[in-house]
Amino acid sequence: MNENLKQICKDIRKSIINTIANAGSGHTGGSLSAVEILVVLYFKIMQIDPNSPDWPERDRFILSKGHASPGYYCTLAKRGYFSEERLKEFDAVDSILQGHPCMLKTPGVDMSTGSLGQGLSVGIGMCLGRDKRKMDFNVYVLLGDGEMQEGQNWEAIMYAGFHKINKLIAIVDCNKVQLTGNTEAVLDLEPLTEKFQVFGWKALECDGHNISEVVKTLEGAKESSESGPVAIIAHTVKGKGVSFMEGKHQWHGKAPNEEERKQALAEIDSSK
Ligand SMILES: Cc1ncc(C[n+]2csc(CCOP(=O)(O)OP(=O)(O)O)c2C)c(N)n1
Repeated sequence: MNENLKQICKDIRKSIINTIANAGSGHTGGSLSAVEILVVLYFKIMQIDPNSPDWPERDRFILSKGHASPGYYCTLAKRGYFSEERLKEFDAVDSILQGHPCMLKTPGVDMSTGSLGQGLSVGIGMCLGRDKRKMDFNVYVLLGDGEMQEGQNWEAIMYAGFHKINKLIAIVDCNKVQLTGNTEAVLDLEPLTEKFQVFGWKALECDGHNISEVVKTLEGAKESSESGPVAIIAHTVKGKGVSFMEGKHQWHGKAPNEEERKQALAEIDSSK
């Protein structure tokens, strides 16, 4: 099973490179860092039905770091929400695949995002609405570590911890690099795990590129979230899989040219 997920991750990384290169725009670094998290959620953990994207009982997912839409769209396409051919429309005027996720246009997108800092609050709202309706699904929110500097997150973390919002799982794609540089230099977040804990959350850490660790941590989080909110700090590498992009803030929102595209695809292909 994990070998299969590994191959899916490789395919999605190549798809991200091609999608962004084709459009000439898109957020490369933060899409590549989130691949294993997205794949484990969509291919293993979440209760979903790509043939019925609006199924009321489905688990919900919010890409709070909405700029990583190429990673999200390539995962949704691979999972069967729409054809992979449509990835060629990424970021085009009136396309179903806008630069930032739009719930009104894209099958499988549960919440429109892009303005950082808002996804966790929306996730809490989904949980409150779910409980009022006596429904029973999980809500997953994927955030960036740079995004954790947004104040609204901390209101949401305080609220969810105090009110013991259950079946809410926040995953921080902790790639340590944001738009203009290293997160620790721009505005340090550490100790992030302990911060979640003192706000009343259970907080776990994992290697966000090790598929079996991501699976195990998400399964554990799902169980623990029956009694309150859970955060996962997933340690990742921005630009993961492409040597000249890894750890470089310059690749936060840059599209590869033809030569860079070819080199990136070759590296991903030959990776173990
Ligand atoms: C409210 C808001 N301010 C600024 C931006 C512009 N912006 C887009 S991505 C980004 C950096 C985010 O860093 P991080 O969360 O670490 O993203 P990742 O490294 O995972 O791509 C910024 C400042 C935005 N989208 N929303």
